[in-house]
Amino acid sequence: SAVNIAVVGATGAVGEKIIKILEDKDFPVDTLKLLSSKRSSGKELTFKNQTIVVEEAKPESFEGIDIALFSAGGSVSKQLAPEAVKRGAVVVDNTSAFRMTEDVPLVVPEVNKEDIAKHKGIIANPNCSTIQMVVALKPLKDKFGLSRVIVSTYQAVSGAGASASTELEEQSKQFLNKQEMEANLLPVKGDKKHFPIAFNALPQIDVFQENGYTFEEMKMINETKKIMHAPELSVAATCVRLPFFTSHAESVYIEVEKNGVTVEDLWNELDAAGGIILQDDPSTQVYPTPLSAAGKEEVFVGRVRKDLDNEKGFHLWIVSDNLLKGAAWNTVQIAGELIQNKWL
Ligand code: 11C
Repeated sequence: SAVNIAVVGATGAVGEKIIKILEDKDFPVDTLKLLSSKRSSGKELTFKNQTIVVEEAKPESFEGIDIALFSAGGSVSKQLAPEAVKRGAVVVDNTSAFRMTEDVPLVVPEVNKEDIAKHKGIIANPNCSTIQMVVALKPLKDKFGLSRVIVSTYQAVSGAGASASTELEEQSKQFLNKQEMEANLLPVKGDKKHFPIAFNALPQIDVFQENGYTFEEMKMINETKKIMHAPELSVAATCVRLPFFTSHAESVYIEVEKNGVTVEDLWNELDAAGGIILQDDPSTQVYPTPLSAAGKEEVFVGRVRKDLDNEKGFHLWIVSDNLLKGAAWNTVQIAGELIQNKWL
């Protein structure tokens, strides 16, 4: 039966994708409430040929709402998600606010959808770069065991918000016009220094932690262990921002536990798993790229190779649209599971 949905952060990059997916997938929506900050309220958006005026998100906004999809930044979630829960809504939160909170399930449906059933009002949607990696690792862990993961990422600017995409465009024009590039945002808006992203690579996504890793790297490490129920799994990450707009790509080294595993064995598991499209044929130059994955909801895997020295080591190339499977699509999938399994 149809439910009442609220989208918080409706005018943002992810919010807009969520609304489009709800429409495209013919999600069972009874009423749709679109919420935002005061600044963006009053804007008109369309859903199924209907004009909906965006309202300022307040605690009372959640009266009568069954599912609230939050994508307006961590501080908004911290403030308003508990208010939504208090009023009977189940929150699917796309920020890092509650991901590592013990009672909050952190869910990628292809990996741990059963965890949704344990929710106490809030379910967290993982970080984009984590989501696409665990989708690919799950079937391999199930079949061959997994002891170690070392990932290096190649991440799109849209992960840092729509304004980061604008900054890349502006800097590209400046560079090609032989002007000095103006950097005001990346790598991190609130940090002390800013560097050009156009024609560059920035080995900093989010702020540095005391251990020398960035917050994005620690998200990949901690979230992977939580989602996969594998506290003992060794995970290391290096996260890098590159000058393209959509999709994150990842070079991932894994060590399996079983002996005698072949590339063909990995292909078979990846090919059979839900949500994955295997694109791997060096003889015809078939492999996924950020551009080929953009706009698609699946996780694409290619370049599967056996390590030349470690008999249990393998290398993979994993690409997915960071705003779809990495954010909006995973959020809507969780909402769909809530309804289908009567976990509301
Ligand atoms: C990026 N992964 O590409 C980040 C964006 O924790 O949901 C997602 C931030 C988050 O910059």
